[in-house]
Amino acid sequence: MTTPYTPPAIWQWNKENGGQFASINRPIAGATHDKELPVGRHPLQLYSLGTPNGVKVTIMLEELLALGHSGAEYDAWLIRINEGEQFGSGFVSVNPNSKIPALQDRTDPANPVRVFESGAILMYLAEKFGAFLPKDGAARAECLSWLFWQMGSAPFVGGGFGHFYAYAPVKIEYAIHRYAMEAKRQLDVLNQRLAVTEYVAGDAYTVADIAIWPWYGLLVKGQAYNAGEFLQVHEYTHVVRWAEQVAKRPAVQRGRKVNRVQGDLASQLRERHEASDFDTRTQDKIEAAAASSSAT
Ligand SMILES: N[C@@H](CCC(=O)N[C@@H](CS)C(=O)NCC(=O)O)C(=O)O
Repeated sequence: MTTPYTPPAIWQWNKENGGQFASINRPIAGATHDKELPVGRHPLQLYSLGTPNGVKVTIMLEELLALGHSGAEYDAWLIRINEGEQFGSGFVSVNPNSKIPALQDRTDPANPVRVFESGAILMYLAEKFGAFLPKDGAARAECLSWLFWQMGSAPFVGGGFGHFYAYAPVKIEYAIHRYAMEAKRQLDVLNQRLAVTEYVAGDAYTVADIAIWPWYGLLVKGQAYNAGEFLQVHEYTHVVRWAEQVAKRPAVQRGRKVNRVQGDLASQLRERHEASDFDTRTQDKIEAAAASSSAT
């Protein structure tokens, strides 16, 4: 247990909370500065970052393109949340909640459609293109149930377990126990499901897999919070099987690279405007080109 804290009668915003997110945590909504968002040439404009919530959308868009939906071509712009770019006026007008991902559909430029919340974006795109979401009946209900399960559950993994295990400036036994228990329970929910179905919503790969994989697929492969051993993730064998299967999809491999700002430079396509950017604009190539032009 940590030093006991007695909350005052009224909470005050009078000091930073500490930890790596201290500078972006604030108790008020709205823009902190004026900044218009850039707009590229495709109807779909994505403002995002390669976090699990951001990657859901880039995987979906790459999957739609792989299916032949050329209308899913998109510009992906980088929003650096650690630098407060989610609080710029342009971003706030697309997402009043100041969180990535945010999408603008400018198919009709006079009446752009804004969509925020990754689950809503997946549903919007699935309905727009008629893909990765069963059309009706029990199959649609099952798929949406798992999609919304992800939206409700992942904050316990990210904001709960991940935050207190990996990011909080103090290790609080109570908080780590509470959220480790919940993260493991959720992994067991998925494990029991994937013991009897190939994909999360049934026989077909859907938006449920696209939403769930960036969180639980990476967790079970030990790629989140360095917590593989702590949570004994190898025990969730059906989740591991599914995670590996989904990871092999070329669209998943491409989607993971978009708006990514960490890891191997060849895995970072910080902005994506064309399909060919995967071959020519990854960060290793951009930096090599810059180095060779400054040497000449
Ligand atoms: N429920 C939202 C969560 C989005 C979210 O938490 N985004 C994080 C990055 S993964 C963010 O933008 N954080 C910035 C901040 O909290 O200021 C969704 O799924 O779209």
